[in-house]
Amino acid sequence: MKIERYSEGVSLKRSVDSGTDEQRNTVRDIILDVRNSGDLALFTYTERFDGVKLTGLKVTEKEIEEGTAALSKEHIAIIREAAGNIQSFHQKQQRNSWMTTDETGTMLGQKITALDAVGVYVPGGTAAYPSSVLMNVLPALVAGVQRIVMVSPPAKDGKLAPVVLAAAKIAGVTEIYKVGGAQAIAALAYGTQTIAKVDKIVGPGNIFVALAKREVFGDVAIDMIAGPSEIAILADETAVASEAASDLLSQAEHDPRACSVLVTTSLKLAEEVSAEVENQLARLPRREIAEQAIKDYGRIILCEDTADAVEAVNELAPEHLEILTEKPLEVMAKIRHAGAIFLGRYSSEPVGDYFAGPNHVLPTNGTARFSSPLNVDDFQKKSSIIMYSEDAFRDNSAKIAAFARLEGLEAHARAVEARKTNKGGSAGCS
Ligand code: HSO
Ligand code: ZN
Repeated sequence: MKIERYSEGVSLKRSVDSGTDEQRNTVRDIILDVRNSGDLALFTYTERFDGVKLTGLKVTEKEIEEGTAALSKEHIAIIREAAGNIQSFHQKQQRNSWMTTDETGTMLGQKITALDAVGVYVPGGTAAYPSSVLMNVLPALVAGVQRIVMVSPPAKDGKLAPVVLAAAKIAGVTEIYKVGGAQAIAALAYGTQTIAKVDKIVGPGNIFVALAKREVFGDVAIDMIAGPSEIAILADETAVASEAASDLLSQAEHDPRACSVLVTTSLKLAEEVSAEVENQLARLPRREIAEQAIKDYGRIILCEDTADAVEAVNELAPEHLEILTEKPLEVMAKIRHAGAIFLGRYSSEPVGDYFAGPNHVLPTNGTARFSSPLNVDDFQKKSSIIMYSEDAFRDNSAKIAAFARLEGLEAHARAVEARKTNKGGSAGCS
């Protein structure tokens, strides 16, 4: 890994794939087709893109049972325990509706309602991660979403991966369809004969899925569009080089465009980590992917002091940040932008990917400057509540009418004045 000095200026750029015009046009055509032809279009595209002729879209209960049975008891137990941790963490995020009453009797508040229906996209092939099923489904369940639908492209044998079905069952999802790509996003957004439309679509996917999500946004809500994984490690001379190197590689193996960065105040550590990364790379099963990521987006940034290191990290606004310093809590206090912050050597990034409880769906590509991890709020919405008392109304109606006339909206002013002259009618609070 190349060592660069922060004081000499470094590039913090990541890989962004915003798709080509051709891909965008393909996605638009697919969406239109699904809107016009419904299930028929889903069968056609599944045959074309996934190479399988399906007779039905819905995954049966028997298939879910079979998928779950294909996993060992030990694996099921681990997924269950992880699900428990994720659920309890997200339960702490729950908010309550609230109302305030002032001295005139006016009541103002906020009512929280879960979304009615949410669609979770699960990629196919080797990117079908059961951990991501849990991370997308459980916050929705905790939020109180009544209908959670999962979609995923079938393999050539017409089935979904057993791990995905097992994770869905453990998370409590029973409505699952064998459909992927832009066609799945269109089905969730607009509905077909078999798949009823949802209100929000979450979950990672390839470029076609990402473009389709952008395309249907507005007709339904979507989560963030995730880019390749990222990890930044802020370390001083107390960090163990081999551990820092393995953590950098843990994200590099996700994607050839993943970004792993070490930010350190120690030249010795920088050199050791650089050598360790090379060493460990040679023995990784996903070496090719990780090697490419390290070559294109891996870097070591050497800083004069902790203040500079903190500045570099804040500039980077990484998806994951590990702090491997003598006093990680003190450094953490100065971090302003990071999706998830892992403190100390026992909080290796995969602890958060799989097990600790916080969500692993996190803002990438610097969007941690303004976005948060996927959370319970993402599956709820708020309604404002206004119940004015008669006293407050009489005290303020002239001001409200005047404000309306300032905007040239006479009917607004008269609506308010109508109550000044009328007596009786439906109850107000007084
Ligand atoms: N680190 C990924 C999530 C994940 N890791 C799933 C393993 N499985 C998010 O950046
Ligand atoms: Zn990961």
